[in-house]
Amino acid sequence: MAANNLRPIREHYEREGYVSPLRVMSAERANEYRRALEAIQKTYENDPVATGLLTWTAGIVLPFVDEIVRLPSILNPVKEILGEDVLSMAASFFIKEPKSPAFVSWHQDLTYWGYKGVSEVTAWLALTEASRQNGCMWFLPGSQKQKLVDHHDTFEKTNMLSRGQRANVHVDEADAVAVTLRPGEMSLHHGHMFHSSKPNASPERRIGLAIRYVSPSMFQVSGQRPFAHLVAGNDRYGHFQLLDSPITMMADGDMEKARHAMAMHEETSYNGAVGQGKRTDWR
Ligand SMILES: O=C(O)CCC(=O)C(=O)O
Repeated sequence: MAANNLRPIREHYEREGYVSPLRVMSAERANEYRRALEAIQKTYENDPVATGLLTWTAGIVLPFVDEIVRLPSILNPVKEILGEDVLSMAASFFIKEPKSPAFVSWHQDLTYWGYKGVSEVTAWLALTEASRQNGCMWFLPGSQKQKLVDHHDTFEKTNMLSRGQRANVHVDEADAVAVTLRPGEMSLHHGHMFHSSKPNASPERRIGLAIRYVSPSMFQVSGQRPFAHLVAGNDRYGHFQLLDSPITMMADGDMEKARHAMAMHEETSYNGAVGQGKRTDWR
C-alpha cells in the first residue's frame, strides 16, 4: 500500500480511536497460520505452562508469529500511527473455544500496563472469522479521547483479562460498533479505546492474534525494561531489552525469556490488586 493511501487511516484512528477492517493477508494464509498454531497447541496440550507461554508470549517463542509481526501489510499502517521506529512488545493469542463463556469486559488497555506515554497501538489479526456470534470485539468510537479512567477488579472466572477489570463508566452498547473481521483482516485500536467482547455462542473457535506495538520512547514508570522486538527503524532510547527473532519453535532459551516476560508483566499488571486469583507460576 502506498503511503498516501494510508493518510485516511491515521485520520480515522485519531478521530475514532480505531481502524477496521484492514486486509493484511489472504484468508488462505490466515488459515495456514491457524494450522501452525493448532499443531503446536496439540504438541503441548498436556503442558499448561507451555500452553500459556505459547498463547501469551507467542512473539517470543513461535517463529511464525515473529514473521506475522514483521509483515509490511501490518507494519505500514502501524507506522502511519506510531512513526518509523516501532517495537513489538507482545503478541498474544486471544482464543475463544466453541460455545465458550469467555468474555472481555469494557476496559482500556493501558490501564495496568505501567507505561508512561500513549504511543501504543494494538493490531488484532483474525485467524478465523470474528463475528457477533463468536464474540468479536466491540469498540466505543471516540472513547480514547477520555484518556485513562479508573477501573475496578472483578477477577471473574470467565473474564479473559488478568484482573477481570472493568472501567468505571457506563457504556451504552447502542453507541458501540461490532468489529467483525474475516480471516486475514485486522483492526487497529488505541490504548485508551474502550473495548470489550462477548462469549462465543458458535460451534467454532474464534482466534485472534493481538500484537502490541509501541514507539521506543514509551517506558515503564517502575524502571523495569520489558522485552521487545525491534520491527521497524531504530531504538534510540534503550527502554526495552531487545530480543532476537525466535528461530525454532519453543526453543529453551526463548522459553526462558518468555517465562521472564510473563513474570515481569504480571508484576506490573497486578500492581495494587487485592485478589490475585489468576496469577500463575511460570517456572
Ligand atoms: O480478543 C478479544 O476478545 C479481546 C482482545 C482485547 O481486549 C485486546 O486485544 O486488547
